[in-house]
Amino acid sequence: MMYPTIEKEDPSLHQSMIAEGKRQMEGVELIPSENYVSQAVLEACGSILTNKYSEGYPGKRYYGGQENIDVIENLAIERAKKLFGAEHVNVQPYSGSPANTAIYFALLEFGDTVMGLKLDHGGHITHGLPIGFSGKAYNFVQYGVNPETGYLDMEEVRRLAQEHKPKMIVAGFTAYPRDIDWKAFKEIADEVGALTMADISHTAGLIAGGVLDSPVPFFDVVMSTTHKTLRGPRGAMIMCKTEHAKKIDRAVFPGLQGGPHEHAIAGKAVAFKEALQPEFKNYASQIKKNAVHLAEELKRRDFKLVSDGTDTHLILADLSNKEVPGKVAQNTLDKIGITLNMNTVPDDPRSPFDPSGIRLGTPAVTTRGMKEDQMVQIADWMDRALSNVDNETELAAIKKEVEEICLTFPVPGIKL
Ligand code: DSN
Repeated sequence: MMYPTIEKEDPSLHQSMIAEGKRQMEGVELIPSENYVSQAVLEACGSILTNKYSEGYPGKRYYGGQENIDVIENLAIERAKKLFGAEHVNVQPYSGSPANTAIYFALLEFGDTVMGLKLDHGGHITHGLPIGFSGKAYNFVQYGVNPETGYLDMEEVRRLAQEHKPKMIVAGFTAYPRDIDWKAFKEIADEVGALTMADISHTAGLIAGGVLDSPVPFFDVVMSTTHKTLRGPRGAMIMCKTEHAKKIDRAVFPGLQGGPHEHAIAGKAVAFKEALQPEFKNYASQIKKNAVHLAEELKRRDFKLVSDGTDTHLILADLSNKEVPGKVAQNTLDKIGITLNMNTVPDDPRSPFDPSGIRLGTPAVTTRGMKEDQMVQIADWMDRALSNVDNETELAAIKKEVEEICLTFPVPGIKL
């Protein structure tokens, strides 16, 4: 049994932890921002490193006893630099939202004009959502995708940039299935003298694995969370050109954060080492192959996909033609053990609490070793379930099939 000490000391917590392990084992995880970390990452995150305070940076801390922590944080930094070819890396951000906030705090003044993608077109809440911190503290001008094609409209980006002369342009998204033309963003930014900021949280693993192009060589600053396709612990990092390094480091600490979470930083070091291995390239490439195959299989079953497919790990489906709203789809698929999330589609007429679409992706299933054949099976289960949303008998029968197949694909770190 897992976690024997928790079982003894805190049985009610233990019960829920084991139930969650069982859910993760028996179901198909399609949330595109989730993944299963390795046993080694789990060990680092659950280690005694959680005991230590280490405000500051390696070689310049405000507490004693840093001789081991400095080595660990430097390992994470050096491995991240090697993985992405970055000039400077800060591995302390607690997660993506604080990391993006630190970047704005470092390089902008409150009220400055910034450009980011609209939330319902695939942007993130920290890319200028009017009710969020970024939208309130800065003057965000929001660009969109072409409603006909679902692809980014780079001519609109250029037109808005020339009209509003932003100090920074943010690219990199949370619900955009297509490859991003980083060079086109850089060209537009140069035309108007803007800084370039990329949020590669979703695609960092695909970039590290050589499947997608990287913005790191020519963008001013690049942020990534570490727990999505990169398959590390929950957390984030900021990569930047040397000229911005001091400002970025000061904005993270002491500007925004206190003591870094060194157990998470150790987990990041382990994950970066794993991503530097040749096998990681195969993993990244299989994530994309699986997503492309799943997209094709869904289309064969009359699912309408935003942009008609994917170049990445992520698929966005508009279910309007199936007359099953996103929330009903999410809840129905939960019943058969397939987890994904309801999502707005570009210019969605419905509310974000009950949107038209669903968002799904292949990083987690690929970690379990699933390949193209299983993508056919998943598309079939989804189609059957969404054609039988009120048929509890059929849903229970599908759930049984899902469980049987899932149990033949191990999840790292889970032994029940
Ligand atoms: N919550 C993340 C996602 O699911 O994409 C973004 O922060």
